Amino acid sequence: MSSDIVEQVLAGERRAVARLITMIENDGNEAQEALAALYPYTGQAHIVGVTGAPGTGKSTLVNELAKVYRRGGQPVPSPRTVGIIAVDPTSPFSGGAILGDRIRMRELAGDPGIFIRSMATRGSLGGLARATADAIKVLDAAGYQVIFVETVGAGQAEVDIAKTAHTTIVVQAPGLGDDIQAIKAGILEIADIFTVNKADREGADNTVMALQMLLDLDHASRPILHHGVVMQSGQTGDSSQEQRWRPPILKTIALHSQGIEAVVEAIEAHLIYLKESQTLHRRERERIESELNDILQEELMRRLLSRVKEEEWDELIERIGRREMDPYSAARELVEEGRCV
Ligand SMILES: Nc1nc2c(ncn2[C@@H]2O[C@H](COP(=O)(O)OP(=O)(O)OP(=O)(O)O)[C@@H](O)[C@H]2O)c(=O)[nH]1
Ligand SMILES: [Mg+2]
Repeated sequence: MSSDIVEQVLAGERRAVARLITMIENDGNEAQEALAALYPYTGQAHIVGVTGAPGTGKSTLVNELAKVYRRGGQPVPSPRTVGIIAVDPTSPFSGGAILGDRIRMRELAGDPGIFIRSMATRGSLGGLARATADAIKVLDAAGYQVIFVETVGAGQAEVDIAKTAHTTIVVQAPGLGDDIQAIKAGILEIADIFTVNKADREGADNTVMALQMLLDLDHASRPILHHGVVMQSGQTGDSSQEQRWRPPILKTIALHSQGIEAVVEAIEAHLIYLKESQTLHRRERERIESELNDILQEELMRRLLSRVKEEEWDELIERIGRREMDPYSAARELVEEGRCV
């Protein structure tokens, strides 16, 4: 059964892709065998994260970007296949946003070169990030060339998902964050491209200026990329040899398909930068390391807990509560009894 689904996914059969993603959502273990078999075929797609506050126009933008990739012609010479995963860490499965996305995305759905899927929290946020990473692998192995992952900006989940993406677009809209203080901390770490969407609304230029200032502050002492030419990193004593990419700030009106090609150009330029600066290799390493870490932590915990009786666990918690034992000693005792291997 598992080998069937693997072959079908590799052949790009949509129903198999959908079925495997459902298996991933329901229970990671069921899909593990298939994921292992698919793994050698992954690593081909360009994964583009799209994040931002609720309602900034992420879904509308992703639809427009997908159309440009499907159409081919400038700035993407030949059409590419597109996978879209919309992740909503804030709502359960029946979430309204997802329903809305289904309707919005219907216009793309007739195209066999596009696969659209929504995912929502069914357990922990960590579980969702993992499930999303696995769903991306399925689309990657199925041959989708560009994979967009839309997440509502909601703290850790968005950061986790940004780690999975090669290129992350942060979508802002006028009026939401027009001064530096209002722009969420941490956004600079994840943004490779900023779009100020809803540029038809008042205040778009203020938002652009605020972002510009934020980037100026961040880049003041660091080498930057000028007109596509990578500047040498010398002055900073930065031994990593990694040249910096300055995120472009692009105005869009996704609702009217305006400014979309410039975003596609930036996505493509960023991929070239990632490859030429060796950043792709480094990010990939970091991603693999963090994924392996997470899996190990979960697996070791699972093994340990499967060997500790519930009463025993409760008793331990009680003893720590009564201050008869401290949590470090308790953890050491559990581990040193060799129960987690
Ligand atoms: N005026 C204007 N409205 C837009 C633009 N882009 C999107 N919208 C509208 O903004 C609303 C939200 O758009 P979505 O694409 O659903 O935004 P989102 O960020 O995906 O929303 P969530 O997934 O719910 O966080 C919709 O009513 C869109 O039609 C734009 O460029 N200008
Ligand atoms: Mg959306």
